[in-house]
Amino acid sequence: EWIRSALNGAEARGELSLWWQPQIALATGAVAGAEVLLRWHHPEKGLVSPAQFIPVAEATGLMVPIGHWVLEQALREWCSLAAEGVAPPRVAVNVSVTQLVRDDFTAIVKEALGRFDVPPSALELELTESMMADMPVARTRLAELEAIGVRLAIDDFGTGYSSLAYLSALPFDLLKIDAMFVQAIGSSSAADALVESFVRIAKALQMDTVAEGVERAEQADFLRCNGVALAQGYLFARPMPFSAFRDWMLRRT
Ligand code: G
Ligand code: G
Ligand code: MN
Ligand code: NA
Repeated sequence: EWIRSALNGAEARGELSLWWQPQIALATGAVAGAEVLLRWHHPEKGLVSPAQFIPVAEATGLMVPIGHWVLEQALREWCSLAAEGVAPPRVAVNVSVTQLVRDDFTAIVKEALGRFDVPPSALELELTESMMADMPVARTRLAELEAIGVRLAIDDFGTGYSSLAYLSALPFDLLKIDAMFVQAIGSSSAADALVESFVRIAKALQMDTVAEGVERAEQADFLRCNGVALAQGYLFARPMPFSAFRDWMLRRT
């Protein structure tokens, strides 16, 4: 299909960019971090969703160079915010399974942090729960990444069918409660109980929690009252182009 050929060289043609979405500390309202989300502006088709093109990138070997570009661009942009005194404490980068399985992934991360002079604790790598399953190399890679000091987040928690026994042995710092559970808050006592149980799991495993897809004040109130530390969603800010995010940060300080 057209995506395969058009994606090849998209980065070199300047069609890729990162949009930034803040993560807010529910107790204080402070910006605790930001997730970068990849965007592809195709000259004719317009904005193409990563949900559409990332599977194609993974299947065609393009995900590794694109993922490398995302990591570098995120660090470059974070540095430029830091120079103006408006960098969020952390930048969270989504990592694909095809990047994580590569032997050189940890070395690539370490090299990029060194080159941009970013403290490892300012970088968070988001890995989905589903990519941890049936993958012995995940354990090795996560141990290496923990050793260089980056933060590790488990994305889309609750949707990936991984066993808790397995996940509890991995060095995650942050559990991201998937938006589908946040959207269900208030709809039934079972939905509320699920979110409460995620918070208890995270506490037991000494992980922080961030809720994704927070759109309404009642959801934020429920999450705050139930001990969720961080929230991300349209209620606070939509993902925005870098320059808009820079302005948003400048307005807040
Ligand atoms: O921002 P949006 O809701 O359109 O993202 C859709 C999906 O694409 C999400 O699952 C998100 O994690 C994923 N995604 C966004 N940016 C990246 C990226 O840079 N790398 C990878 N691997 N996935 C990304
Ligand atoms: O899979 P991952 O969690 O990385 O993807 C996050 C996705 O959620 C992105 O595509 C982002 O655009 C989207 N998103 C962020 N905030 C909200 C929100 O409040 N509501 C909805 N519906 N989507 C959101
Ligand atoms: Mn994510
Ligand atoms: Na998610």
